[in-house]
Amino acid sequence: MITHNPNPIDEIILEKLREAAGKGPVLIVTHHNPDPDGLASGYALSILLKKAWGIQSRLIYTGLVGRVENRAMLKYLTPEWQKQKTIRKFDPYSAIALVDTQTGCGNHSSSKKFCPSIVIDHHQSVLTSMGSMKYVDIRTEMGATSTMLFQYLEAAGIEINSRLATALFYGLKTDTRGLSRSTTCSDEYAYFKLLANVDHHKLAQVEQAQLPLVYFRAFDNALRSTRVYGKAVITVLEHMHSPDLPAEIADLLIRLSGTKAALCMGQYNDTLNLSLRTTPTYPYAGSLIHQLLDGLGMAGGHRVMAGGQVPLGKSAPNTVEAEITKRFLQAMGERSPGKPLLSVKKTQ
Ligand SMILES: [Mn+2]
Repeated sequence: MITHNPNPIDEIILEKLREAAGKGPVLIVTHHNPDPDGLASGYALSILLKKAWGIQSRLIYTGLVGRVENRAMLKYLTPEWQKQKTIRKFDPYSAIALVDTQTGCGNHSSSKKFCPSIVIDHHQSVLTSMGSMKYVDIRTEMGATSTMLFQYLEAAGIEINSRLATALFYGLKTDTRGLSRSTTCSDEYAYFKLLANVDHHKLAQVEQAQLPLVYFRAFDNALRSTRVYGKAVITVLEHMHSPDLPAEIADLLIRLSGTKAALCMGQYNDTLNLSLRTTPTYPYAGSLIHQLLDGLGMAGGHRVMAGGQVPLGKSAPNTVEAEITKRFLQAMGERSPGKPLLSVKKTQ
């Protein structure tokens, strides 16, 4: 059991957050196509606001929760999140809070009226102006935003019930791959504290959620679309059934023996979604993804995992994909023509 808990949140910091939140209600938003860490930390922030200061909030996400485990999480652990196609009305809120994302990442609402005053995140900072920000807590060393929210709840003396503990635990577990990547002792402390209160039946409903047939077909197609260039592996998909697919594929392919970086990209609506996974020693995924998408789209990430989105608009997907592939192979120093991961090409 980890006993060392360097929690930097104190009464002064909590007071600053309360002031930034105002009278309420607070609009809480996470990234487009939210993941477990975003869903859990947003829900935890709403509990903090309500229980510490009686401030109401609304949790709204845009995009799609595609991964079945994440859909199960929404259903069983964080049903407070409401889906909206776009967020248009901002007037009713005393503040907008972003969790697990920042303005400028391009992966949430882009309306001009969208002026967040609170940001709690662990991704590399992309903030160019802190102008309208009343409260910013960005700590890139943290394994998950869920850990940061755990610290707020702990500092405010708020009891974490079983459902909230399960949500935060799952957010922390998925973002750190069970404490195996980008982890601090704060993440370890939160992990074990939360584990003691996890509802294992609910957690199993999420982690072992049933997968539709389309998932297996998409996986089959993805493996057949994968090429191996020495230590670099790349998968280029056409239209995908879910925007989360590249993350799942890249998670698997980085485990291919000898691989240092796995990049997967695919089209969802008018966007090219990308996921990059690297080994802990080389290269740094967060920097590499910025290099790959420079001038093309928006990106964010950490040491071993990163993601990005390119709006396709008028540009032909093939051209964009070819450019990103070229940059990726250059960055990895791979000049070979590559070979298919699987020897047999799919025949329709
Ligand atoms: Mn996260």
